[in-house]
Amino acid sequence: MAAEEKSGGLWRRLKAGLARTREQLSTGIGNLLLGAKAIDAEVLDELEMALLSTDVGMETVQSVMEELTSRVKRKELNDTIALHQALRELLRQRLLPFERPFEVDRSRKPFVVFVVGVNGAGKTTTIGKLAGLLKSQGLNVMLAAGDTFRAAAVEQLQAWGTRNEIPVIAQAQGADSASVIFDAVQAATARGADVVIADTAGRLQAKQNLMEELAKIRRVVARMLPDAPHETLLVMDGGVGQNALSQVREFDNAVPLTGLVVTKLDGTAKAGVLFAVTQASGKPIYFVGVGESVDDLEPFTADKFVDALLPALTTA
Ligand SMILES: Nc1nc2c(ncn2[C@@H]2O[C@H](COP(=O)(O)OP(=O)(O)O)[C@@H](O)[C@H]2O)c(=O)[nH]1
Ligand SMILES: [Mg+2]
Repeated sequence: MAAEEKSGGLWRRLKAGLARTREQLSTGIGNLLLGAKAIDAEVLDELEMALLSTDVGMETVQSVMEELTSRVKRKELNDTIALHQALRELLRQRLLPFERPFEVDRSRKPFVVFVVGVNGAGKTTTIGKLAGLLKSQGLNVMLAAGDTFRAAAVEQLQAWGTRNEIPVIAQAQGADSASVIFDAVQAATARGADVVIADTAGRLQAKQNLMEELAKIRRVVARMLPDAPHETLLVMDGGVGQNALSQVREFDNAVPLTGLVVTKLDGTAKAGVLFAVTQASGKPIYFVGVGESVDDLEPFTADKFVDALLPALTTA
């Protein structure tokens, strides 16, 4: 019952969060939503433009449009209601391979999660939310303040630690990030904690330094726990457009990424970027962020995402 209420609440948050993208789409595909009408070239053009305007990306849009057009030619789709339904299903299929639940392997103790991404992407906030979620599942969580580049970053993580009532391992600003995270893993081992989530810096003097630092953190932690990190999450701002593609590529080169978290979907009309980024990287999406509070982290599922983006038409 409580779990059901919780998931109902999450669904409402996702739906509200995706409002801007949904509006953007429905403005572009007005003809699809008006009811059963014949499908003509104009309808198909409008649809293509609407998808592109939400950053779905050329590759996905082309393959979806080709499929729809050939079904229209074969008379399998006869009106805009059927077209709408087919579009929903095609979009769902495109995302389905990239949904994967985030699961902590309790036999790996501590289970180590690295969180990486550019400055401002939402790393620290996502860590706060994720820590709250894992704690609610009965896990013993510790945080590592690995973004030692700015004092404010350490304080921000500590605030999340206080809010969630979980320990944060930190050193002074300017400390070596790898040593902070190493300390945290050691402390977690000593205390028998289940999970360590490590924050990292998003900006150093040069991109090269950042990537080298991440690789170093990985090496240092692996000295103690050879199979760590067990997950490396790239947090990215859903509003950055096609820039997201180069972010995945660069971070994946530095520390092989195991999954993505796309944040700030509540603030953008371009949540279609999830299609582009999964298509280009092959990485699963564990969560989407739809706000700044602890409950605004939604496990990603293709079904719910497409439902929120392009709700089924109700036959009234
Ligand atoms: N609206 C919204 N804001 C977010 C979300 N995630 C993070 N933020 C905000 O984005 C800003 C940067 O987040 P932060 O976690 O500090 O990014 P970091 O530099 O990657 O650690 C903060 O003001 C957060 O409150 C989200 O899902 N939705
Ligand atoms: Mg931060």
